[in-house]
Amino acid sequence: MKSTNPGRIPIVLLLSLFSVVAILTLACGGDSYSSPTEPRQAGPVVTIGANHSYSPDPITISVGQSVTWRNSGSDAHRIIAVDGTFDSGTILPGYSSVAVTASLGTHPYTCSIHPTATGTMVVRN
Ligand SMILES: [Cu+2]
Repeated sequence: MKSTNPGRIPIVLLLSLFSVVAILTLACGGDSYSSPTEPRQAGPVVTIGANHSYSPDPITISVGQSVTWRNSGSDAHRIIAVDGTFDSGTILPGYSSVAVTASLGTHPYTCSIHPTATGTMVVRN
């Protein structure tokens, strides 16, 4: 019995690897289904300062790039495009959130919590 057990281990490993590959394939398939702009590329980081300013501003990205909003202040923020093309969700102090839009053009944005804090995102090809 002891001599047959070592022979079974590689089969189990192969099955495990197959499962991992299958899961990754399904995950990648789901990701490409969610957006026609895949692969998504990590784009620039915009820091939201304590005075509710954005740095840098304006920001220019390419289609398919994401923007990471980093909250370095002490208030929560939620970055929303005026035209509704992106929404960061609530970003608590010390946290970051990624927003993505595939919509070309100039998108003024604001903070839904601090509406006077406005900025501009430009998306180009
Ligand atoms: Cu805010």
